[in-house]
Amino acid sequence: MIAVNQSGYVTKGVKHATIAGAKHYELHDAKGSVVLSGDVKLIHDENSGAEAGLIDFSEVEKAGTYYFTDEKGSQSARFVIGRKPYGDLYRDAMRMFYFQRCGMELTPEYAGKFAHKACHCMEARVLKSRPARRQKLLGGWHDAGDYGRYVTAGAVALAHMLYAFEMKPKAFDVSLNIPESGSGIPDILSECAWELDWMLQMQEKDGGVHHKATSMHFADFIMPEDDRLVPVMTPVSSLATADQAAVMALASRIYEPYDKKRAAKYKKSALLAAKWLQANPDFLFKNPSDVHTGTYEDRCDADERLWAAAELYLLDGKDEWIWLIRQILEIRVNTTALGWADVGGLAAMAVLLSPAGTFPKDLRTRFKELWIEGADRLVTIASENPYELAFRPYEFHWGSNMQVLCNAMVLLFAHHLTKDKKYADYARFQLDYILGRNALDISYVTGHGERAFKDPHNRPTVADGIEEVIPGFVSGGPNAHGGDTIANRETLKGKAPMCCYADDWRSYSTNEITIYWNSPLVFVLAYLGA
Ligand code: G3I
Ligand code: 9MR
Ligand code: ZN
Repeated sequence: MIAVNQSGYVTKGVKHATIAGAKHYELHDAKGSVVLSGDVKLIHDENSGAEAGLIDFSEVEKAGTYYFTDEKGSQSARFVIGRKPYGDLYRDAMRMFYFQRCGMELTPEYAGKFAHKACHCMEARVLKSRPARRQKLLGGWHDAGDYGRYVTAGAVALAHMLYAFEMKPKAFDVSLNIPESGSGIPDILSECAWELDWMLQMQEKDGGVHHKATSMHFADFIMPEDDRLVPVMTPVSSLATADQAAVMALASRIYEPYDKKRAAKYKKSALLAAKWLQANPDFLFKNPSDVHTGTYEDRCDADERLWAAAELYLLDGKDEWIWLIRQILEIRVNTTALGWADVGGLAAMAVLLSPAGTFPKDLRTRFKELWIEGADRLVTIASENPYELAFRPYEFHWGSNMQVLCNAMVLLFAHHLTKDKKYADYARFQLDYILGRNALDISYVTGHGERAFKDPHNRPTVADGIEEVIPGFVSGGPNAHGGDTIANRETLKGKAPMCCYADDWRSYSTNEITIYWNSPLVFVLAYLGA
């Protein structure tokens, strides 16, 4: 078997594939002529449990469609070599957020055959409010394959894309064919505003932010507009409030040149959340025991407060935020983590993207040192296995593809800081894995790749009665720790970590989709100029 990036490879870039269970390869052009061949030394690969080897075909630069064969007769997926090999992947990865919109009719003009009526327009019940109250709560993105809306998950997805926008604004001159297209505001900012404006409604007058808005239990597999379960707003949490302070401060900076009114609202929300954080230094969150939906539980809010402190310092310049940053750095928060639970890396991005001289020099140096250390660790791990994946076997857990893409973000940001090409190359290898260069020979992005996954754990996809799946959704990917009946079943037990995956809508712990598994892909493709 020869696994390739099933979208393709950039003409002048590094081009690697992985052969497993065979030794001799032949690279064919579209007409079947052999343009390159060779033998590969195989080594044992812990992640996939196979004997595998690396094929370097970087010398092939002629644009066209290609495929590999090996001596056992297997044929790889076809792929292209070209200047822009990923086609509409970047646009589709961003359009995913439009399909996650809650509270809006998705019309055929923008959603094609995946159009549906507006959903969840009912008032939300504010849990544990005295006196009991309900309130308007409209908009936001459905989190994932469920219809819940979660502040921490939304804030991280927004941050991935807004920091990418701050670094590479020109990369977002892309029309997404959404209702706001042509408004003069970059489409990605119009899309992000759909979530940001919903988050404003999740904030109490004292600045505290409700953790999530979901029904008391998950809806059945019905279309969103048929879900009549009332959303409840669970109590305020420091996790949501800190994330809100950070992402609203970031958004106020990004939107200022485009929409002053909105930027002002976001700034106000950030400063209000900051007040709550200062008044509640030791507050955490407990998911109410009678609310049976996603918890996004997190036993430590130090990293969320670190991110908030970094962004609030950029907003109001108060020294107390520098003091707080120094305090939190003492407890060794992971300052390259970019996932929904650990956001220390977002704090580092805020500091390192700010103009020189904004933060004290020693802090900036410390964040940069830690970042390069983290990136070098990923390069070392990736260089030791034939898939060049920066993963150890134990890292394949729920949402492993998010971690792969966040690792690619770490490597690309290291390239941004140093211009060292090795970081960009190793970041591309992580993207290659997502797009097909893996032991399952599958592309983990719907509609992209000859062998792309097609059966996500996603309520509209299951309920809409349409055979075709919306393109551009990223699967959670292999999970060696189980978590649902399919994943736990014999078929996945005893398999190597990289193979613990089922393209089956019932497997939510290996095959769901979420907004913060798509957002790192947007960051990576924006940076690579896809
Ligand atoms: O980090 C630990 C690791 O140290 C340990 O070795 C490993 C094995 O035990 O577990 C790792 O933590 C896992 C964590 O995901 C990694 O991010 C937890 O076990 C696992 O339970 C957790 O799963 C989360 C899942 O909700 C269940 O809580 C996923 O991250 C998270 O993406 C997912 O989020 C759901 C929402 O709740 C509801 N909406 C859909 C969304 C996606 O499935
Ligand atoms: O559909 C739910 C998915 O979004 C969550 O990530 C997952 C874990 O919280 O739960 C899914 O809902 C399942 C529930 O947990 C167990 N009964 C079956 C539900 C639908 O698969
Ligand atoms: Zn909805």
